[in-house]
Order: sequence, then C-alpha cells, then structure tokens
Amino acid sequence: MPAELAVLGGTPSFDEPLHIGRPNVPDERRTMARIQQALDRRWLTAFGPLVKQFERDIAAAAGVKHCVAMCNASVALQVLIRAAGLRGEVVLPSFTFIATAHTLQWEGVTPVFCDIDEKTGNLDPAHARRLITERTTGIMGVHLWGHPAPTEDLAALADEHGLRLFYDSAHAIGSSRYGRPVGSFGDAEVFSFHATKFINSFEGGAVVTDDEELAERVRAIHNYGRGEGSVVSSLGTNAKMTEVAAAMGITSLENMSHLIDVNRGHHNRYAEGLADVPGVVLREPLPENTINHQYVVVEVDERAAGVGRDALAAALTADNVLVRTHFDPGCHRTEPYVRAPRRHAPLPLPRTEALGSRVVMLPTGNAVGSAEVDRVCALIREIVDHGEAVTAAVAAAGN
Ligand code: T4K
Repeated sequence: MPAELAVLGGTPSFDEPLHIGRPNVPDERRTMARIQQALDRRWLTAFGPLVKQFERDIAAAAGVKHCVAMCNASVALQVLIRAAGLRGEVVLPSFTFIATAHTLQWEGVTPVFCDIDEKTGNLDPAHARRLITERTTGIMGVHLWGHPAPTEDLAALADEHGLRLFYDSAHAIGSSRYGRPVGSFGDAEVFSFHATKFINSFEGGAVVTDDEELAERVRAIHNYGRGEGSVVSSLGTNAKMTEVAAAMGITSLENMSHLIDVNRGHHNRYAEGLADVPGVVLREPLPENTINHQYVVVEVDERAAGVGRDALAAALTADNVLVRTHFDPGCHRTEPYVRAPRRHAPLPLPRTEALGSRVVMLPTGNAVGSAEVDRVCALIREIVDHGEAVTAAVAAAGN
C-alpha cells in the first residue's frame, strides 16, 4: 500500500532516527576500566601506556613496524605530508572526503584531482598517469569505503616517476588486498578512528609505516617538533592522542574481527533482501580484496528502479532512515577547489560525478540489528514498487 510509506503520507517506519555512522560502542566495562586506570595513574596524555599499547596494536593489525597515534586523521595527514616533504602537486581521487584534499592544500601542496574506476570507486591509475607533471611529488590513494586501491599499479606508477606514495586509509583498517593488510602499502598510510569509523577512539588517527626515518619525523612533528630528550629538531605541532581516546581505541580494536563478522552479516542480509529489487545494486568487493564492510553502499539505476537516488534517499529519510550520500559533489566541485586553475580542477571528472549521483549508504555496524536491516530492505522494495508516486511526492515537497 503506497500510503504506508511516510513520504506518501504514512507513519514513519522507525520511531527514532536510524543514523548512518552510529558508533560501534565496544565493551563498556573494559573501556571504563581502562579509563579508570588512566585516572588512577594520573597519566592522561603525552605517550602514556594506553597510547603506547594502542600504537603497538595498530602496527600489528597493519603489519608494519611503526605507528604514531594522533588526535584525528586530518591532523595525521597534515603531519605526514609535512614529514614527507611533499610539495608542488599531489595526485588524489576527487571521490573522497574533503579532508584528503584539504590536508594537502593546508600544507601548501596543490591537490590534483583524478577520476576513478567506477567499479571500485578508487583512483584510476591510467588517469593518474596523465596528470603527472614535473611539479608532481606524490600520489595520495584512498581505499574508498574500505575497498583497497589498486596498490600494485599505483606502486609501479610512483616508482616509474620517482614519486612518494601514500594512502588515506581512513575507511580501511581491517581490509586487505591479496591477503596483505591495509596499512602496509606505499610509504605510509593514515587511519581514522573518528566516532563514525569502524574502529573508533571517539576522535583519533594514526600514521603507520615501515619507514623508520619517516616515522621518527612524524613522531617529532606531532610533538612540537621535539625528538629524543625533548630536543627541538623541527617545526612541529601538538597532534597527540589522549589516554581516554586510546582506552576506547584499544577496546574497539580487540573487537575488530567480531565487528567485521557483524558487518559482513548485515551486508549479506542486505544482499539477500535487495536481490530482486530492480535497479538497486549492492556494491561488492573485488575478489582480490577482503573488506571490513564498514559501509553498506547501494547504487541506484534510475531507469531500472523507476526512482532516482535522491528521491529514494528522501523517501527513506521520511521513514526515519537517515541515509547519507558520498561524495556528491566530488572535491573538485567544492568551493575551495572549483575556482582553482583549470589544470587542477579538470572538469568534468565524469566517472566521479556519475558514481556520486548514484550511491547511498545504508545503516550497519553493531548499533543496528537484523530486524532493522530487514525493515530497511522492505522500505526500499516498497519505494521501488511505488517509484512513480514517490518521485512525484518528493518533487512536490521540493526535495
Ligand atoms: N579521509 C577520509 C577518506 C575520510 O572519510 C575522513 C573522515 C578523513 C580523511 C578525516 O578523518 P578524521 O579527521 O575525521 O579522523 C563524517 C566524519 O566526521 C568523518 O570522520 C568521516 N571521514 C566523514 C566521511 O564523515 P560528517 O561531519 O559528515 O558526519 P558526522 O560526524 O556528523 O556523523 C555522521 C552521522 O553519524 C550523523 O548524522 C549521526 C551519526 N553519529 C555521529 C557521531 C559523531 C552518531 O550517531 N554518533 C556520533 O557520535 O563527517
């Protein structure tokens, strides 16, 4: 019955908003016990035992020797860009969260936006190659939605042109490519532990690398430019992680394989629930990639579904499923970059723009249960069944 959908005048299916990005809250008792330890020992920040343990645990998960934990991934990216001495131009995908571009620009490096492979949403190495100039000093790949980027092709490209290769791995801890964990690719990678991330420390980030010299520079810069014995060796900032954040991070990480199982379970349930809904396709990893499933992403083909992505998202929102879209517009179309010299904003980036207009994220993580996944699938089916009426209602409401 069309009237059951809230957008068509029915009562919202969910009484309370169902957010995308509701944090995975780890075992509360263990988290609180660790926070209590920090309070008892009166060691709250500045390389306390919890931060040190978190760094060891993250390095082990990433399969690398060094980890420097920080207050968030944006600052960690800035510190890494500074420590690596990137300058001139860096090639990155436009289809990413704005922080990937901002951190380069903030450090005085020009972000050069590259198109993607629509199948994976990741940087297209062939297009990246065409964007390399004599000013290019690096490539910043992104493992979008936890799907590892084409690391072999990007490594070959970076080697061929003598470029540094880094990854913004904000979405991708726990993912792997051909069995090798994300965190161990390129010269260094950066994780995010923001509350909405799969593994969270309220706010947090980390640089992981096998490069000892780079790790030392990162460590100094994130601590006011001070190295061993607090000797000031470089310009620096304060990017330290607190003990409370590390307490949350450690406990969150202890739970990682269980969280991946929960996410995979939701993913499979969505796959089943949406299998025969025309025009709504769940994005799957490539066979060589194992992913953490922290995002459930569906693509809407308007012609087959009879309803567009925006109308579908508006209808779900009316039913209190507060879905989100990514990254529409791409970074190259955002205010700070759209006015850049044309070479830096090579408009249009057709595949970036096409993918951004088709995708929507659905709720997952340990804040969501199977029954909720089933209801979201039922709502999507209902919306597609009444695509024409939904499209008209959303248009009439001015959404
Ligand atoms: N690189 C990439 C590729 C990234 O995706 C990100 C961040 C970064 C770098 C930078 O990492 P950090 O500096 O943040 O460590 C969110 C997150 O803030 C951001 O971390 C994330 N990526 C980005 C994709 O999304 P917002 O501002 O759009 O969403 P926010 O934080 O308002 O939360 C989204 C939804 O989650 C809310 O509608 C409600 C729910 N929520 C959120 C919080 C914080 C909760 O239910 N509880 C919460 O505590 O950026």
